[in-house]
Amino acid sequence: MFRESISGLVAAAVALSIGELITAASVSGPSLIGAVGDAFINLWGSQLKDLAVAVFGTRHKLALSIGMVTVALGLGALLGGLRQRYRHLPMIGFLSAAGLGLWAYLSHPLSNPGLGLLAITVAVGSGLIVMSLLNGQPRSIAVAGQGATGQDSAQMPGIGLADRRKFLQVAGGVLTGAGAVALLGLQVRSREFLTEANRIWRIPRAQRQVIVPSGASVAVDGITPGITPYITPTEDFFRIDTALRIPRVDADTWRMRITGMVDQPFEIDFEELLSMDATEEPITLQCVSNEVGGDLVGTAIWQGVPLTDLLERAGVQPGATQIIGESVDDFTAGFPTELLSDGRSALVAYAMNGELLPIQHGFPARLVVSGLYGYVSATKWLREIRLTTWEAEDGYWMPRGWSKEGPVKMASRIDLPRRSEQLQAGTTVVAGIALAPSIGISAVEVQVDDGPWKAAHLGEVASEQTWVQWWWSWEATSGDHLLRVRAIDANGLVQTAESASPAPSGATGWHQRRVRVS
Ligand SMILES: Nc1nc2c(c(=O)[nH]1)N[C@H]1C(S)=C(S)[C@@H](COP(=O)(O)O)O[C@H]1N2
Ligand SMILES: [Mo]
Repeated sequence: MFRESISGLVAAAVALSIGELITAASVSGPSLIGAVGDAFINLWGSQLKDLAVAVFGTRHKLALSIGMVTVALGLGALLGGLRQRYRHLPMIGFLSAAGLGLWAYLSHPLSNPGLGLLAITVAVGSGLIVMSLLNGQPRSIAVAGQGATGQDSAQMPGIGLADRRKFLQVAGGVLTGAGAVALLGLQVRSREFLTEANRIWRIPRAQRQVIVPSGASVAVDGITPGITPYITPTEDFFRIDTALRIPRVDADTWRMRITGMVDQPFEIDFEELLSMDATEEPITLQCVSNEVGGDLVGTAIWQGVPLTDLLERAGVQPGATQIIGESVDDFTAGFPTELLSDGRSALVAYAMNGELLPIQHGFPARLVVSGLYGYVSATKWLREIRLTTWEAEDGYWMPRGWSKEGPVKMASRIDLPRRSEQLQAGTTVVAGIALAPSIGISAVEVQVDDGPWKAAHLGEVASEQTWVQWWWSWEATSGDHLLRVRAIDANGLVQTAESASPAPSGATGWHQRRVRVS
């Protein structure tokens, strides 16, 4: 029983690692485990309590991958362990897993069917052979199709692993080999293809360039108090999407279509997109799943082609009330067409902070629309822009319980003092960010305990489409205190105190921080 369980586990490890290695041959395609994970996310992701937000952050993905591998290995052990009682169970189990893997792989929008079939066949075949060899029954596979007649084979010596120690050595060796193959697969998969793209494609000079005013990053008494920078460095920019593995799009063959309710549908490639008149816009992008005080928000200088330029060329028909962005991995996000006439920025962006988009942020092109949460607007790995009616189509997150419209709600956040920072009585800098994208912030106020609201200093902004930095100088007295912040937008509206969770349309409420001053 013990021996059979170990054999099952090792066999599952062999099958998984080989499947991962073979599928890694396709640069843009998913791995087998990745495809199963993506299928899982698309089917049930939104129903899991912990994931029931429009986020699949990096941590969730790691957890899901580890979970899937653990379950697969556990199932292998279980199937192996039951082998003596149900002779054909391991075979049936492995073939079912193969069926599931193949289905998930083939239903993935970026799959390479031939490669998937090959990977599954070799993976499951190797797994079954390994299990059979470890169990000392080289013939059990050969006769598996002929029913449970092979009672005698249970006594066969196989490859002579009768003694337990020898068995464990061999099983451990095979397991280590599988681990090495898995690592090799990861290595092959992570091969850099963007360096290539960066060498070939030059970012054109934008007609309009962003000037970040020197007063955008607040400095108190000559020291920048280490708070969130006004422009978020690209490597610190949050990443949220449903893709377990980042889609890798080949810019050489990439095409984007403008379709639906337009007079002249057309398609452009990357070269043509880069040749169009470009603009640069500083825009703060926020995820609807950002909690009050959360960090799923960032500001970048985006460069690309104004969406209106592309739409003008296509000729939008009068009845078209919704713009849907669709990605190469079938994600969709839609927003009202009329928003484009209120002066906000909406770009098909190909660069971020002066460099081509990193693959995790949507290479080669993505949408960025000021004032809208990412889940209704910011489609990465863009493949199609479709004009339709508001009623005709819902984006990816609507059937999963999120609201159809996603304007960003006014928000403010305390970054300083940091959580659980040791404070001394005396002058203390309280600082953070506030945003009301497309509208602008006119004031930020800070409250200590239940005292009066005090006006904070505001940094400058490069545009009303970004957050603003604020700071306030506090004469801290020793004891426990509660700091609160609230913002007021350019229309005089005060940020609501009413607390709401992110689902279904974004969190509200004042951010507060408890501090202890000694
Ligand atoms: N293709 C694709 N684009 C997507 C998503 C996605 O799941 N798939 N998620 C959206 C969401 S919910 C957000 S908040 C933003 C995040 O963009 P970022 O990862 O560049 O920060 O991307 C949007 N674009
Ligand atoms: Mo999001």
